[in-house]
Amino acid sequence: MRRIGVLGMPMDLGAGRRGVDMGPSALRYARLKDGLEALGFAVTDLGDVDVPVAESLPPGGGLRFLEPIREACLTLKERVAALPEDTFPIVLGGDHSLSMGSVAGVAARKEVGVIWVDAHGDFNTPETSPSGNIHGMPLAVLAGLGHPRLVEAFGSVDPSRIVLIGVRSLDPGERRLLGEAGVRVYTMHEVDRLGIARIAEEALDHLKGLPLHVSLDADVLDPGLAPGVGTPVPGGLTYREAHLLMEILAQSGRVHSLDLVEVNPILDEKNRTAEMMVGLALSLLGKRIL
Ligand code: Z70
Ligand code: MN
Ligand code: MN
Ligand code: MN
Repeated sequence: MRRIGVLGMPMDLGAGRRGVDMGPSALRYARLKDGLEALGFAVTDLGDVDVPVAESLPPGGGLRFLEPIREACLTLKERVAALPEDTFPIVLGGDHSLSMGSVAGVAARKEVGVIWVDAHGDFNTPETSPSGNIHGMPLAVLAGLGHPRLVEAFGSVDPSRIVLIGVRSLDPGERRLLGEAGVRVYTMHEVDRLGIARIAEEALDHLKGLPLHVSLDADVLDPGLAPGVGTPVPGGLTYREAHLLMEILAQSGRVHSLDLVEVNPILDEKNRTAEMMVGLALSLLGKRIL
């Protein structure tokens, strides 16, 4: 697979803090396309999916921005599902609720395993969410749990085919749901105990035989490396752990799609967080030292 299609999703409707809608620009500014071309890929930037700005929307009752998020994610799902089989989609976010669309889009093409790399579980439902922010819910929706309007549109992955890596902040309800659903979770405790290389190998083995989607939330990184995120949580992945994880996944040859999400340029320092994320994308797509 030597073709890549880049799609921007400038959405912050699912997040509690504003600014991740500028993430796609920041990632492009960090020269994602040039880096991928230097690896030998034919890269097509397909532009941005239309997402309404928060100020243009009525406040509305119920779950915050449920319908506009659903609508934008349905568009993303269709655009991803329509890509040719030989094209590797990279979706630029945007808050993590967009992954409902990207994962459902790739899952419509073929059955996939999902590696969700995040400080958070993103496994809340409207009942368990302390914030009401939909970016805390997308992984649960993909696994079939949550608001029916979202689950019927995006539920697409058996929870046994999901691996979470880098977790260090879970709400009580989502913690219970993750256990009940049978999602494989590697918290930072396991990262420290086992090492990221062993975790990467176990994840590949757990998802044996499946093409893989990687959903990379910038907040999995230590905030010292990646200050441009809405919810920094101390004790994240180091530069070396994050790159090694990407390199081992790359060597498997099984990764077929990627999300780069939750980059908040307003909170960032000189675009460092976007630059980190682009570097990780290049490692995931096969960039090597030697
Ligand atoms: C919390 C919630 C969250 C970021 C996901 C946090 C969710 N668990 N924050 N990604 N950046 O509100 O559900
Ligand atoms: Mn997330
Ligand atoms: Mn998030
Ligand atoms: Mn997160």
